[in-house]
Amino acid sequence: MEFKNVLLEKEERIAILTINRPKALNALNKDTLLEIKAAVEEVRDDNDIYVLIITGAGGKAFVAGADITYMLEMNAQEGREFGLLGQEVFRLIESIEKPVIAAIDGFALGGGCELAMACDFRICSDKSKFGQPEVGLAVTPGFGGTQRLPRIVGTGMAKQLLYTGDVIDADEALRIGLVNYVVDDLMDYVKKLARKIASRGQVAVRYCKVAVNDGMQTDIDRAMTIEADLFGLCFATDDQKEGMKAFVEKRKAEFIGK
Ligand code: DAK
Repeated sequence: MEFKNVLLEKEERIAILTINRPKALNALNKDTLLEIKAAVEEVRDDNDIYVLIITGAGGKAFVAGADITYMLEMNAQEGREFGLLGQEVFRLIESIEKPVIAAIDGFALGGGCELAMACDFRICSDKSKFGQPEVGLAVTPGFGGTQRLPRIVGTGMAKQLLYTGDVIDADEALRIGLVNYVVDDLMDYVKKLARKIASRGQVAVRYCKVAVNDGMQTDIDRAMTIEADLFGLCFATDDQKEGMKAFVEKRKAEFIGK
């Protein structure tokens, strides 16, 4: 697929997906969502890529939301289809068995905050702002915001943000656990982080994602079984043997990603 609204770059084991509609603060319309989907599928299927970073172009916004101009004339059926498409794309990001980091520099509002929350975790610059302002447009969040926000920050804080539509700054996002770190050199920091993750045993990294995601959806006993099964499966990999052998031989492990 030829991309018009996103950029997909690959640097060694890292892919960087940039939402690239800076004139509309990277707002998400149908075409942009379809391109994000195609790009994420490409990353999922590329065995040379270990980590995906998602960011926004222009230095002002990560993504300022679903495209309000695009949604203005929608009827109920079209609104439902648009919501389902966004949910499908964000669920794909959440469930691919590769780490996905949101690098946020500016506004992450509405669908933008929801996109960031579908990533495994969020790192932002100090000028970033977050919120689910949809009730101000008389709609609910439609791309998973009512579900992921309480899972990340707790129900009380999520409900306050959802009911008020308040926009919070980076320090407040850090305080409530919506972002992991607020940093100065955003892309430099996130790329270093991605390279560190890419240097680890990749099957183990992917199983960590599966264990957290699946385990958080079930009871603790079932979750422990999920962990035990994935832990056991690591022993079927070359990297487990190399990792433990390298430790015993007091040298750096050389992983091959399987
Ligand atoms: N959509 C379309 N265009 C947008 C946009 C958006 N979300 N946000 C900004 N833009 C455009 C502006 O219209 C402006 O375009 P021009 O006038 O230059 O053509 C350009 O980006 C620059 O924006 P501003 O001039 O407004 O820049 P400021 O610095 O003054 O303000 C701002 C920045 C981020 C505070 C402001 O642009 C703003 O408030 N934007 C809207 C933020 C927002 O409300 N986001 C949530 C969108 S609603 C559902 C499916 C999906 C959803 C809900 C339900 N179902 C199917 C159930 C999702 C909803 C949303 O995400």
